[in-house]
Amino acid sequence: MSAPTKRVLLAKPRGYCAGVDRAVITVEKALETYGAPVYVRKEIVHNKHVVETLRERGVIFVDETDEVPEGALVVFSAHGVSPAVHQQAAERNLRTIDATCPLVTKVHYEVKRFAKDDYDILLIGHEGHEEVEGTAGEAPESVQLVDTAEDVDKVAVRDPSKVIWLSQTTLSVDETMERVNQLKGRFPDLQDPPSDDICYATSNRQFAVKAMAPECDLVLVVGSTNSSNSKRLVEVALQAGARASYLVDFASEVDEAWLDGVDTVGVTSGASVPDTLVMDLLAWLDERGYGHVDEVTTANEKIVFALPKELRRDLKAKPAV
Ligand code: 0CJ
Ligand code: F3S
Repeated sequence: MSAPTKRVLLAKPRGYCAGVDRAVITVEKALETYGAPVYVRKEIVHNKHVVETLRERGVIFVDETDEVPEGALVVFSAHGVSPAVHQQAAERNLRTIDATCPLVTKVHYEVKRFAKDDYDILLIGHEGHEEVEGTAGEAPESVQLVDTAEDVDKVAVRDPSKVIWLSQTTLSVDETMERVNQLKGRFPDLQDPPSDDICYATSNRQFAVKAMAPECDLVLVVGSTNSSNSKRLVEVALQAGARASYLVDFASEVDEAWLDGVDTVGVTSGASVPDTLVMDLLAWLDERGYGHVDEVTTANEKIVFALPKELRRDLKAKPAV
């Protein structure tokens, strides 16, 4: 029998990473343990479906802690917060649960350590993204944000022999290395981070897309438009040879015209995307003749993070029913 002409390549790993899983479970357990409403500062993770589902269950998402009633419970999102936000919460007597991903916290520690040692820190990341606001907020006087190639020219340091670069966790691996090489052109003694700041989940998802993209006429990435790591997957797919690539929140957003003349559709999803949304997309594609699915596996992820300590303490104290 000849191979089907229409097929789907499904990237693995895709979807939820350990930090997102932990953050979403944290909010679910907070709802169960303390009851609604539970306040969450910013979107717990950058995914429309996750946010809407939690909102329906009694979560109130706020932009800042001053919108949370005095003494109430607030969860900090996976992307992390600056010490100033912790302080504002303390001033309002808020009870807090910090769902910052441990791999973001690791970068916060690096900023604190190198600021203490009097380094100039060049933080590669996207201007305005919550994660870089939190990370830079650990030592605003020592950190300069480098987003675009133009930003590289604007950097000014006190001592070129004492400069280090760190980064947001959800960047394009290749684009970041480009930025680092530009920075090294200006500062040859620029130090590398003690360990990779772009996290395992971000780099694994990009690697999987790179493996399948050259065979794809179209790559569909499930993810929200404010999700940095999801958007990077579209860029990586195009750079790796996919003829077209689009980001969609839901299967219903796929334009049927994108399938014109397409034999192979690649499918993946960002680290904040529940796999049910990918399954919906596969069902949608199946209805249009793309029922043959081959999974392209480039890594097996086994990382799991413990829940935040504040929550673990209260879960332990709560009698079993
Ligand atoms: O920054 C993080 C801790 C990543 C969280 C997971 O992804 P998402 O989509 O919520 O956030 P990014 O915009 O950072 O990719
Ligand atoms: Fe953490 Fe990376 Fe996920 S930083 S939240 S493991 S995308």
